[in-house]
This record gives sequence, structure tokens and C-alpha cells, in this order.
Amino acid sequence: TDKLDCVRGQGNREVFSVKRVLAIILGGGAGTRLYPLTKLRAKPAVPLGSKYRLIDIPISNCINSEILKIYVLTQFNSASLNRHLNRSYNFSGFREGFVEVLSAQQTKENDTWFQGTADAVRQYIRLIKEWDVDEYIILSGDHLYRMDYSKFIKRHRETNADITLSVVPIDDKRASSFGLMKIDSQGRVVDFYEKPKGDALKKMQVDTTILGLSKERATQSPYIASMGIYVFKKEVLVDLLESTGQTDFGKEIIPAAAKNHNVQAYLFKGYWEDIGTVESFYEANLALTKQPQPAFSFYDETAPIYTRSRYLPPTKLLNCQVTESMIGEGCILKECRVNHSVLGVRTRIEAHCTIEDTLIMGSDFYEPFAERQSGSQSGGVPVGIGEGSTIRKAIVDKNARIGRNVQIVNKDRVEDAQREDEGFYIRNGIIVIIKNTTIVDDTVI
Ligand code: ADQ
Ligand code: ADP
Repeated sequence: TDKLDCVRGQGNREVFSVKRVLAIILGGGAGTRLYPLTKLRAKPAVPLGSKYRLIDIPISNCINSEILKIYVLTQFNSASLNRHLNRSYNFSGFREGFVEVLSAQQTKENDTWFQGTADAVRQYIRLIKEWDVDEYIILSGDHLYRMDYSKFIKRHRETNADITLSVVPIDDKRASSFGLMKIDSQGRVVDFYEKPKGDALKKMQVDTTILGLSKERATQSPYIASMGIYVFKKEVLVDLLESTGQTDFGKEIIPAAAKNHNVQAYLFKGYWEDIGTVESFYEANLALTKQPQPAFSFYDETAPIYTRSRYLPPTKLLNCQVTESMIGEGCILKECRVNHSVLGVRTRIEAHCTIEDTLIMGSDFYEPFAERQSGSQSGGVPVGIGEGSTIRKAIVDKNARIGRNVQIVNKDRVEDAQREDEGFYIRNGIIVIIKNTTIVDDTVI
């Protein structure tokens, strides 16, 4: 089939078209930063904003930029990821489009897992280079943003760059968790340092008015950070991966290339958030409820975010007080109070519950009435949030069964705890109830 793909690729000869670009989405390595949301699924399949999944963001950006050849690289494949992609992105009507998962495999040449990002691409370089394209665009699977990649690619071609990095100005506080760079007056990257600390960090400080920022903004954000999104000339990426053993883009490939290649910086001006940690993921989800103007909205007529269509019935609310929240389809809410929260598809909340500052992911299925009845009669807990329960500052993963009069409020104000056997984690003070977990009646967390 590789050969066939190649032949199909050669039919595509538009000059200066984004169609001659292949996207490679880095879907996730060991999955530790979002754990336990990645306990039972690949990172790209993590649910986001009531009805989406993380992978919908870069794929939608690709589609809206007319890039329809998309590989998703993951170290940990899962049935739910494949199911989601197969059901959502069926490009039968588009010429040559595909979304395919390539998962890490152990081969004779490569018997170690969880190498870096560049190594993940290298494992599939033979397949990837078969495509007759001009550039590869390398994307991350855990960012929330809307971007027209065609502008990014245009800039790459205009500057005849070998590699172009998408960049944002960043402040002192967050700078050390990014790859930072110095650029010259033409926008060429002359120095790159991955996540510098202490003195090394200070040395990467620059005058960001060079990016066109006002004096005031430049003082607030004196660093130029890589978004971890790259456009590579085809032959440059192939050569770098085949002629070196470098395993990571941020740590090795980019810093080395800045010394002897034309590496350019492309300034991205929109909202962009790395949501690869439990804390940033939680914050970004709740930020969607902000009024009147959330920083990011899934709604944009010209560049929609796609996902799987589900044909769920509308949400039913009985006698609820809902403020500053987002509610997915197919939910049933009885007499409850919901404030500053995001509820996913098929969420079920019984009477006298209080839900605050919480992300509930909902459920994959409806439990028939008879099952709920007989289950609770025999001491079982139905899917959803049971009567009289209170949940604050938490993430409740899918299919969780929360009993009656449960309090998930972080009573002892714990910052971090790993209580997997009891069905939860606490990360940065946020309680995460693990997928499929049962929390019995009257539990206090
Ligand atoms: P990080 O995000 O910290 O920094 P990394 O951990 O390499 O870098 O992850 C990049 C992306 O690749 C993530 O989406 C991750 O899930 C995925 N990934 C990691 N290992 C993978 C593997 N083996 N297979 C498939 N996917 C994998 C990067 C850059 C910085 C930049 C920040 C911006 O290195 O320079 O500033 O992104 O967020
Ligand atoms: P996750 O969000 O954790 O990735 P999955 O993608 O594995 O979850 O599950 C999603 C899909 O699986 C749902 O759309 C649903 O159709 C199906 N599903 C899972 N469990 C059940 C069940 N018990 N009954 C019916 N459908 C189910």
C-alpha cells in the first residue's frame, strides 16, 4: 500500500499549494503529564470541551488549512482513538485525504519505546518520505488554538527556510517550560535553547519589539518561545533524521539546525495554550465558560472545530440553576446547581447536587432505567452523580459512578496525591476521578 500512496501522491502537482504538505501530529509519548486521564486511552483521545477530543484541534486546523494528508503518531494506541478517528474523519468525498494512526512499534532496529519526538517520526520515515510533497508540518497533539497553517507555510516558502518555527512572546514566569530562541532582524533563528533555567534562562531574554510588539508588551513578555510546531522542507527533515541519531526536536534537532540551517521564526498572534498538563488542561476547559468573551471558542463559522457527530438527544434540565457553564448533548440534570463547570455528553446529575469549578466528561453510554434501578437496589452505584453530592474543583472522567451524598471537595486541601486504588488522583489541588470508577455513597474526598 505504501507504493500506491506514492503513486497517488505524484498526481498532485499544484505549485505553491498547501496540498503539497503532509501533516504529522505528535500524539503523545509516555502520557505522564495528563495522567490519570491517559490511564485508559491515548492522549489524543482525551475528551475536551464537552464533546470534542484533543486530536480534533490539530486535525480541524489541518482541514481548515486544506491539509488533508495527516498522520497521528502515538506511543500508546487505543481502541477509542481509532474509533474516534474512523468515525469522525472519513474523507471519502475528498481527493487523497486521510487521517491515519501510526503507533510505536518494536522492530529489529528499534527495541526501545518512549524515545523523543524526532525518534517517533524516524520510526516511520520510510513511509513518510514516499509522499511526493514539499513540506512536512509537525504538530503537537495537546494544544488549544485555531491557526491557518497556510499562512505559516507561505512564510516558510517566502523566506526559503529549511525549517520554520511558529513562535509566541512569553513572560518570565512561564518561559522556562518552553524552547526559547534569539532571532535576527530578518526573523532568522540564531540561537535556540530548550527549557533553560537560571542563568541560561536570563541569557535567552530578548527585546521582543523585534516581533512588532509594543514597548509595554515587550517588557511583559521578553522571551520568544517555540510553540513546538514546525514546517520542514521535505529533504531537510529526511536528511536530519537519516544522517543523525538525534531523538528530540526541541532538545536536539532544532538547536543544532539553528547553527547551520536557515531556521525562521513565524509569529503567531492568536490565542494559544499548551494543555498537556492536568492543571493547564483543567484551566483551559473552564476558561471556555468565560463570559462575555472566552479566549477560545469552538464556534467559528469560517474555521469550525470538527468532531464525531453523535445524534444524541437534546439535554434535559428539570429545575436547575446553571451559571457560567457549558453543557454537552444528551445530559439529564435534575434539581441541581451547576456553576462555572463544563459537562460532557450524557452527563447525569441527580437532585440536590452542587457542581462547581468542575469538568465532568460524561458517559459513553446510557444506562437503561431498569439497570439503574436494579443496580442501585443491589447496592451498586448508577453512572453519573448521585443525589445530594457536592463536587468542587475536580475533573470527573467518563463513566464514573458517584454515589449519594458524596463530597468531592478536597477537604484536607491536598496538593498532590496518588490514590489510584480508591479511584482518584489529586494534581495541583485538582481532584481527578479516574474513568469507570465507582465512589460509594457518603464518601468524602
Ligand atoms: P514539550 O511539549 O515539553 O515541548 P515534548 O514532550 O517533546 O515537548 O512534546 C511535544 C509533543 O509531542 C507533545 O504533544 C507530546 O505529547 C508529543 N510526544 C512526545 N513524545 C512523543 C512520542 N514519542 N511519540 C509521539 N508523540 C510524542 C515542545 C518543544 C518546546 C516548545 C513546546 C511548546 O520541545 O520547544 O516550546 O513544545 O509547547
Ligand atoms: P473514551 O472517552 O474513554 O476514549 P471510548 O472512546 O472507549 O471512551 O468509548 C466511546 C464509545 O464507546 C461510545 O461512543 C460508545 O458508543 C461506546 N461504548 C463504550 N462502552 C459502552 C457501553 N457499555 N454500552 C454502549 N456503548 C459503549
